[in-house]
Amino acid sequence: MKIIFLWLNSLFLLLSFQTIGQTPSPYERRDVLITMRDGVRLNTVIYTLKTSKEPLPFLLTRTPYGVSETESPDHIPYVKDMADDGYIFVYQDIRGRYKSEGTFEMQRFTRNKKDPKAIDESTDTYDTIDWLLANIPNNNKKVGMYGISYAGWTSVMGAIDPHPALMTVSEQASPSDMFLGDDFHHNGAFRLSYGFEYAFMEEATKQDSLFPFPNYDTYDWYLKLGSLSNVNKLYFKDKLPSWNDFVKHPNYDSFWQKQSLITRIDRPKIPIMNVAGWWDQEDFYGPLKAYQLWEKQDQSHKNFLVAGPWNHGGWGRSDGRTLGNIQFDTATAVTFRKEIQAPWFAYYLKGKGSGNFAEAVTFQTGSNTWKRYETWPPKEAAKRNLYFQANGKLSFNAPKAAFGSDAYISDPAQPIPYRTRPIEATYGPGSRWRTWLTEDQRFVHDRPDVLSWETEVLQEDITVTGEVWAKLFAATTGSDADWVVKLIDEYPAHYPKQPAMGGYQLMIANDVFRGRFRNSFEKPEAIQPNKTETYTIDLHTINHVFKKGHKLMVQLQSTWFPIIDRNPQKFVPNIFDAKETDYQKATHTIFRSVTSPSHLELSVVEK
Ligand code: PG9
Repeated sequence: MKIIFLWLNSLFLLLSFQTIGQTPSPYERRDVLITMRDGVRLNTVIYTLKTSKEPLPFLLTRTPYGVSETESPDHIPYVKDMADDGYIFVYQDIRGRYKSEGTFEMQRFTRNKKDPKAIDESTDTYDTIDWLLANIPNNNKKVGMYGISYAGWTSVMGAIDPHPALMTVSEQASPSDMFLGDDFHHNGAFRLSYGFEYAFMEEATKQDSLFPFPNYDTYDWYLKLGSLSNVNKLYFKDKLPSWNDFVKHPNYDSFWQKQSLITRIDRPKIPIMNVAGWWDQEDFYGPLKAYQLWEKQDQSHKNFLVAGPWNHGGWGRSDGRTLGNIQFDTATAVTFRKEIQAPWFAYYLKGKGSGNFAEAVTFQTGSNTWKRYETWPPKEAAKRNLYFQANGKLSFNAPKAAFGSDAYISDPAQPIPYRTRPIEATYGPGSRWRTWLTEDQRFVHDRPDVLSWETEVLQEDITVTGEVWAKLFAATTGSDADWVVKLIDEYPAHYPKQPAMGGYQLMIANDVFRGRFRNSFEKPEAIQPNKTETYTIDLHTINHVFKKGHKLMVQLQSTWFPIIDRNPQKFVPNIFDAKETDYQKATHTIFRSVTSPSHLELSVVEK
């Protein structure tokens, strides 16, 4: 098939920050090519104030999504508060993307530090800062870096080996580990639609391009694609490095480990603000993990966390009053930009304000209030197990029966859609990708291949602040299986505050786990058919009040398509090479007995 490129104006469509009217701007723009140590020139857009009495600091962002169409910063809500205060804004195309020279490498590895000529994203940041300090007049010799997602990750790279003038960074939704929890895999399960579409978007050409799906509903397209080996055979022809890496590295080998922040982050050398969205559909694991990694070595108190009720980058794009159908009562993103982000940079780059930042500021959903914590997760929460029981019940009491289980047949030929169909191309026209994590889970609740358990109606609020884990005792007739676990807030059937939300099933925590990795992500092992195995699944941290009158629900299923590729359910060494005939139906059994009490472990804060 011939690949046709659909050109996007720029992937600011992806992180499209709406702009504010076209009032005359106090900023003026320059476009320059900045030469790196190896001679490669990077395209850079610089906005300086036309008149400024005092020397100003820089705010730098480095992205693969194209900077040429960047508006004046005072026209972009994401940075407007800072623009009004006065900074020098710098936007740069990273190597090999858009108007920058050189070769793009997806999340380029750290250079060989013994080679003085070697480059990586840290050296490109360093060289850019050197140039800015020397060439942009009226600067105060201080630089801050910030950015969302890929630009969050480049901020992390800046912070790892910081230029002496780099005073602080705010990484926002940076991926941390592409095998364990971010864009390309979760717990070893491959994020098919994201991996396929993103590899094409970034690597088919220098500018973002959408894969030309012939179907609006890509569910059908991915199902007909069949075995993953058809991707290179029919479409990519071995030309896209990231796709080839997915195929070559089906396990958590040194490729993923070298790319991961787990091996790259050490002590925080400058103040860092990590920012996460509770319903981030791309990189939720990333900022929480980065915060946790830095925190382990944060003797000098430089590492901070902010989390709010947002999707990927939602704090920059919207006012944050709602997400999909969910309401948060106040403009949470405006609060972040005005009361957290702007004061942060003003303090570290201009010496303004008290610098009294809380260790963790997280928005508590359900109660819809901002909370400040001295640690994250907070220590005051106690672990409580929520057990699966007979007749679809959930309770905080352990099961008493010697036997008890629920079973379902999972069929890779009829995978469960991860969101309501049509499943538009991820970044395609009309896509509802950005809010899928808030969709009402009733659309799958009654399927025979979805199990659900729920509590009685809550007589009082239950506050869960901190980690959520699932512990499953499960068996399968196959030799591999995926486990998708969802913790749900089920709204009351009658909900006068927002009548259309009556009975809504809102996911509060979720993840998928690929069974072959239950003992090690490095060395997958076949599951012995019909043997009960334990699966411990990280559902990450949350801060949510399940309100009186609501119910807690857990749903469990084994397909989530096409965001997760289909597990053949027959162990094969590399699923990217699986044959059509390897995909088989299997019966999965979840146990809920005294000896095999499947449950969720919640961090509950008593009143
Ligand atoms: N989630 C996107 C991404 C970041 C880093 C690597 C690959 C993908 C993004 O929004 O930039």
